[in-house]
Amino acid sequence: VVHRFVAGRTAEEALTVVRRLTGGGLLVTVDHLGEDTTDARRAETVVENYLELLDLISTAGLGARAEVSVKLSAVGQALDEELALENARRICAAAKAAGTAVTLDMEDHTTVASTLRILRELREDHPETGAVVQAYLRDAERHCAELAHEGSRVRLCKGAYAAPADVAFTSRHEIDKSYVRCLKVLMAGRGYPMVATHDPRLIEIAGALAVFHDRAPDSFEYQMLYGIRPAEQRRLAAMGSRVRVYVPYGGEWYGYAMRRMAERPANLALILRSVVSGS
Ligand code: FMN
Repeated sequence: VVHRFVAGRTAEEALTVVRRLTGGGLLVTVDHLGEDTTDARRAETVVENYLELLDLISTAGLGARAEVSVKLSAVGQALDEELALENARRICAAAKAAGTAVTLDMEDHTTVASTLRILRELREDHPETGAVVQAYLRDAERHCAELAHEGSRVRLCKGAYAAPADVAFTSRHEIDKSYVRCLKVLMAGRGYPMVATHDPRLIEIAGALAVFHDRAPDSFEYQMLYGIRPAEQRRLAAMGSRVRVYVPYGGEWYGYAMRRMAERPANLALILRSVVSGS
């Protein structure tokens, strides 16, 4: 049942899912699961996994529909920021060669400043590199304003990591309000907003803001996680919106599964069952 949320262990298995989703009119961003590496060799293995994946995407001619999401913590950020930058650069170059791009996932709040520094460096050579803003951070609106420029791809999500009240909003209501303020900045701006949420009200508001700002359907996109609200993904795509599915794969699904469980008890039941049954 983990396979409801994770697209297999290998790049080949992930590609099968990518083909199915893109064949159905969806876009994808593929994430190799793994985080918090403090070991340069493990970081190297993660880079090699991405290069292999991008090679498959390129060979399949899917670069226009499949991008990749990268966690800097998995390519050495906690060990050495310079190493993480060099590793991310290699992935960005391979993505470009495959006709696609990278989005840098945003992780724990203590890594945000470092991730934004690395993003700036990467964008000098690869301006298509996507950023992520977590609406739960009190700085989120300011980050959106800084990132809402021409050519800038910005994913807006609520934020999935525990964070203290001095840096993050903690109530659901405050987070939702911040999300809407961020949406307004991004939709009014010149960049390319990527609206990552399953929340029906926020999806509705994003659509209304896009209309208000005269945005063409291809000037922003919705993003949802693989296996979560798949009917809604198809509904939005059928209405002419761009919809991208975040597709994780790989052996290290534990941290990812834990965050999904924290969000929705229904996911917890599913994942626990699969762990117990080993399926
Ligand atoms: N949370 C993060 O903290 N960092 C991310 O980079 C991140 N990327 C996401 C990408 C997609 C496509 C989606 C749908 C969610 C992402 N999340 C990320 C998780 C969200 O912050 C949030 O925990 C999750 O979407 C549940 O909230 P919802 O009610 O908005 O769907």
